Amino acid sequence: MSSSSYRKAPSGFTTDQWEEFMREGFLTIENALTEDEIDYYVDAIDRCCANDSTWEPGAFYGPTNAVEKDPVLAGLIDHPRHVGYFYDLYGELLKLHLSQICLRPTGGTHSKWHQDGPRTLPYRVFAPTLPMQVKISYWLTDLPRPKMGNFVYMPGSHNTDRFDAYNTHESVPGEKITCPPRGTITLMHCNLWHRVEPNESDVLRKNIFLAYCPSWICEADRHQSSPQWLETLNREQRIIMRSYDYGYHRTKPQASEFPLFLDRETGRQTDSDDFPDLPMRLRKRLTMHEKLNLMETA
Ligand SMILES: O=C(O)CCC(=O)C(=O)O
Ligand SMILES: [Fe+2]
Repeated sequence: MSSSSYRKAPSGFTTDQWEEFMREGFLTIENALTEDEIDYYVDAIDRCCANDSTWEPGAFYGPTNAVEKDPVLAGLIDHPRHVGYFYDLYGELLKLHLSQICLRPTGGTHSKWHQDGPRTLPYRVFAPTLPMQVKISYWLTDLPRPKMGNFVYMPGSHNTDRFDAYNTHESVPGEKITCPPRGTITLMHCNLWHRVEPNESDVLRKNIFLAYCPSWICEADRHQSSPQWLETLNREQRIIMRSYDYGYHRTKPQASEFPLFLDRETGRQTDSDDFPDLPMRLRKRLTMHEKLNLMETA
């Protein structure tokens, strides 16, 4: 494949967004979707419900590996609206950790305080600052007040593994009950402590979650994808699904999967001229946060 057919990485975090995300463990981007785009995703959810014999109107509905269920959802795997944030974090080894449709009806179940990721041996033991997975949510329903099945988090709590209200529904001083208007996008650091409000309204909360991680963290909602479905995807989407038949390919993907994207500034496939004779799969690439650290220490 000639380098002109590779895509440049779409834009990702601004410096302010990165600073806010790492301080709060959370980032909110309002008006990320137009009304037409909101309808487009709600229609995709409605199609998935109509095609699924297990869907029950009025019950919680949260099917995972949602990207396989509808081409509009597959389009989210590498959507330029958000994939750049995750490329900034996980660079050339970006993977889709999970995708999920989430419908929270009146009186449905709601989650207790938790962090995403392993509890017995938390990611923080090895990665005390950077997130080993990040979840994006597309909010497709207006949630103007609490008790609408809102997402709740404790700002800054991604920096601790101890949280006294763990596994309870308790309201905690300092918590933030999010009230996003439809069309909002949020990003959550996996170590952030969060819970979900009960839904005592007559509104069905609709949203889509996608989480991303490095390819060497195990995928959460599949091991392999359907080969027929993979053929319907573009190159970058296929790579980001990381559907491997050999486990170690997660750690050392094959040559054909490089570059995932070209550097967004330089348009190059490599960051440096070190080891020019080695194939790209054997050469280190820098993530955005590594580049920022290098700039700070220079
Ligand atoms: O439904 C929500 O708002 C959050 C659910 C949750 O805990 C998660 O997606 O990690
Ligand atoms: Fe969670």
